[in-house]
Formats: sequence, structure tokens, C-alpha cells
Amino acid sequence: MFRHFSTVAGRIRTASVSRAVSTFAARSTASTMSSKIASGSLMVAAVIQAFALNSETMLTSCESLPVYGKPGTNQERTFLAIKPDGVQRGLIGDIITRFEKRGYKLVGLKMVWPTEEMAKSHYADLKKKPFFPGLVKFFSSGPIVCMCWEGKDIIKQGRQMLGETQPLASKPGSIRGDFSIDLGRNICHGSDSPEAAEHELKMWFPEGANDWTKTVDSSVYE
Ligand code: RTP
Ligand code: MG
Repeated sequence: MFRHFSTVAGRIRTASVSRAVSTFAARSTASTMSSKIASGSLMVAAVIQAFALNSETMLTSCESLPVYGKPGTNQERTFLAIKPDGVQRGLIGDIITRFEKRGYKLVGLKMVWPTEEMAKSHYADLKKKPFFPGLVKFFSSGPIVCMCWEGKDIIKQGRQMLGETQPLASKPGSIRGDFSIDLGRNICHGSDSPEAAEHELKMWFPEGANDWTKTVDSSVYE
């Protein structure tokens, strides 16, 4: 459906731009400066059409990936979240920067205030744990930052960059090791497996992600 829409939109844009430019070109030929203006208009038309076609190509090339990407490739994806404590402490920028600087690609980003139902669903695998009610309450106590990150081995690397569940056991240099102390205030979440990434990305990004091309990838990947 999106492919159809973007293709149609691209064509409409191309067609209306051509029509406007050719109308302008036709009027111009009646004037004394006709040939110069007409050739200039044609050049403009060609540039605009090329841009419109390119936009169409970019849009239509964006829909082949599911939101959870392709595990095991450079297009593997994971769900990372900055929990309410990380947001309160002003760590959004620091956490995003670490992944950006490493070379990973951000393809989804939004702030969401989870309901208790959303928190329960997100942590459903822990529902029998004694700490589950407190975890749900805390996770839904304020907005979180939802992110979809893409790149080689991002699920495992993301977890390593976060650190251990227990901040006191996390190495300096990891996010939890650098920024947190208590288990229930460990500021960030990361999918722990491809199955979890698929489940969580479908849940938090039902609208899909942004399949943009990162031009510096040739300087990140060999
Ligand atoms: P997360 O899902 O939030 O990324 O954390 P995780 O995989 O490292 O750890 P997980 O076992 O999934 O636990 C989820 C969160 O629950 C809190 N927790 N409390 N009181 C306890 O024993 C306990 N154990 C875990 C932590 O905040 C943990 O991040
Ligand atoms: Mg977990």
C-alpha cells in the first residue's frame, strides 16, 4: 500500500511539475527572449523531474524491510529504550550519542508515556517474578524514549553497551556502569534476542521504521 501510495505520489508530483513547467515554457516562447527562457525552463524541468523521480525511488526502496530488520546482517535491528529514570536524569542525548558514534544507525525514535498495560506487555516474560508489579509501576511512571537501532550485531552489541542488569556489576565504559547504581534504576532497556527484538519492535513501532540510507556506511563497514 505504501509502495503504491509513494509511487502514485511521485508520479503526481512529476506530472504536475512537468505541466507547470511546460505551461511556463509555452508562454515564454511567445516573448522576445523566448528561446533562452524556454531552454532554461527545460533545464529546470529536467532537474525537478530528476529530483521527483529520485524521491520516488528513495521512497519505494524503503519498504522492503520489516520493522525488526534482518537479524544476522548489517540490517539487524534492536529495540532500545531510555527508561523514566534516564529521561529524568537528562541522559537521552548521552545515550543516543554513544550508539551514533559507534556507527550504528537510528531508524526509529519517539517519546512514549507507557500505560501499565504496555509495561506489562513489554515485560511479559517477567510476570511471575516478585519484582514485576514494581517494575511495571516504575516503567509506566513517566515517558520513555523508544529507539530502533540498526547495524551489524546490534542486538548483542547493544546489550554490551548497556552493561549488566545490575549496575554495580557493570563495567565502567558501559552505560549502566557509567550512569547508574541501583538495579531498579538502571536507566535503559535493550532487547536480549532476535525474538525479543521482533516482538518489542512490532509492539513499540507498529507504524514501522525509517529505512534511510546512511551515506557514511562505507566508512563504517568494509
Ligand atoms: P531490561 O529488560 O530492562 O533491559 O533489563 P535486563 O534485560 O537487563 O533485565 P531483566 O531480567 O529483563 O529485568 C528487567 C528489569 O527489571 C529490574 N529487575 N529487578 N529486583 C530484582 O531482582 C530485579 N531484577 C530485575 C531491572 O530494572 C531490570 O532492568
Ligand atoms: Mg530484559
